Amino acid sequence: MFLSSSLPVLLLCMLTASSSEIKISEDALKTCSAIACGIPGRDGRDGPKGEKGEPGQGLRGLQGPPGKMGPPGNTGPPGAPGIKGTKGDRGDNSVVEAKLANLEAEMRRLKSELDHVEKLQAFSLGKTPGKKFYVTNGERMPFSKVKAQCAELQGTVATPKNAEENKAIQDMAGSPAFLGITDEVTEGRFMYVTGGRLAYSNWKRDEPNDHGSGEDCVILLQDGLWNDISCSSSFLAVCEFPA
Ligand SMILES: [Ca+2]
Ligand SMILES: [Ca+2]
Repeated sequence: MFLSSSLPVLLLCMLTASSSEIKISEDALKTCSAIACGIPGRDGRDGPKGEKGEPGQGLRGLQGPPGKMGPPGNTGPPGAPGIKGTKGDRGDNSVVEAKLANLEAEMRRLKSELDHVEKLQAFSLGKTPGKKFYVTNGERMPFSKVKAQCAELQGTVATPKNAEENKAIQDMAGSPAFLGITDEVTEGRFMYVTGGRLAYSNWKRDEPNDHGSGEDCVILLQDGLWNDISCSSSFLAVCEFPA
């Protein structure tokens, strides 16, 4: 507004200056008022401070960056169990089958070896097929220990049930050996330790006599006759095995 209204005056001042720069500028200063020539006056004094205005209603600022992550919350209760999955594919059995085949082959080999060992043992013991056989470790021990040793070998204490078996034990033992017969349950009534009353006996004359503090066990003497004797005495251990 100020610029547009004073423009003609400014142009007049500039045209007038074309004759002589110094003279014109002096004339111009005389002919033109200070306001018309656009020369600014001195700044006025600051006015009194105005009253505080009402809060503005400017635009809302941009959203700031997200804050720092807070501490983790407490563990929640366990969720409900999921649904049962579908049945998986059948696994590869080839490894298991190969191991099984190896085991079967090994079992056949061991069985064959065992048969061979049994034949050798039977031969060395003079075992007759279909007949019981007797084995001794050559040691003397109390009757209770003989029973335990034979049981450990899954056998029983040698027990002749006829003259033939009595002879077989006699020949094999070669010295007095315990028999699997006692009268520990009822004095004077000798029974097999495996159960049952005697079906055969071969007592020496005047035996059994339950001599001294008591004789409840039986030994087979070298002549094949029997004598009742103390179970705590030590005699040869002979075990019996089925046919
Ligand atoms: Ca007795
Ligand atoms: Ca006796």
